[in-house]
Amino acid sequence: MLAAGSAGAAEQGRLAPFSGPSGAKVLGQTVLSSDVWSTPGRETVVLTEFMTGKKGPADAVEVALDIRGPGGDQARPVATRSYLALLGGPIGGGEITLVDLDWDGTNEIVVSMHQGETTGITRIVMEILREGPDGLFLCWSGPVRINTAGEPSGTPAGERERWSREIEYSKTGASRGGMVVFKKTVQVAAGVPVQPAAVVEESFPMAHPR
Ligand SMILES: [Ca+2]
Repeated sequence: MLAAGSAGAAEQGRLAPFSGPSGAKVLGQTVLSSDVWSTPGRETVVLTEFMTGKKGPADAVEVALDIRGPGGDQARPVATRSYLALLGGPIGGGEITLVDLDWDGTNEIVVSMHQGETTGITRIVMEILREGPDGLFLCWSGPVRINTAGEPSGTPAGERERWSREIEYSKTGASRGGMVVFKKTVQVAAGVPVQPAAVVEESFPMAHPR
C-alpha cells in the first residue's frame, strides 16, 4: 500500500488543525490516513507548509509533520517534526509518502523537500522515519536530487553535478529493513555531461530503533 501527496499542491482540499502558530498562512497541506504507529487503528499523518511570519529568505517557510492518533483532527499529535529547526532553511515544496519499505506490515514515513537552495541550485533531501522508543525515529536521511550544473549556480565548472535518486521499492523491501536501495541517475558529473545518463544502484544501511 502506498499513499503519497504533495504539501504544495494541497489537492485533497481539506485542512486539519496543525501545530504551527494560530493564524499562520498555510501554503499547502497533505493529510494521509494509514497505520504508522502503535496506537490502535490508523493514524492521520499531516504534512503542512506554512508561513512563519518571519521575513528572512531562510526562515519564511516552515514544513511540519504531525502524526495524530485516533480522535482525528482534535487529537494531540503523537509525534511532530519541525523541519525548519531540524534542517535549516530555506525549505519548501514538502512531499510525503507512506510506504512499507521493510515489509513488516507498517508503513514508513518518507518526507522530502527542497532545502538549503540558493540561486541556480536545486537540492532535495529525504528522510525515512518510523516509530521509535522516543517518538519519531530517523532510519535514513540524505540528498535525493542535486543540480548545480547551471551557470547561475556559481559552482566551479569542474564541480558541477546533476543527479537524482529514486527508491527501489522491491529491492529495499526484500532486504527487510537492512538497506534502502536507490536507483541513481547521473546526468552531469565533475562538470561533464554524462550521455547517456549513467544509472547506478546505491544501497545505504537503515538505522533501527532498538
Ligand atoms: Ca515497515
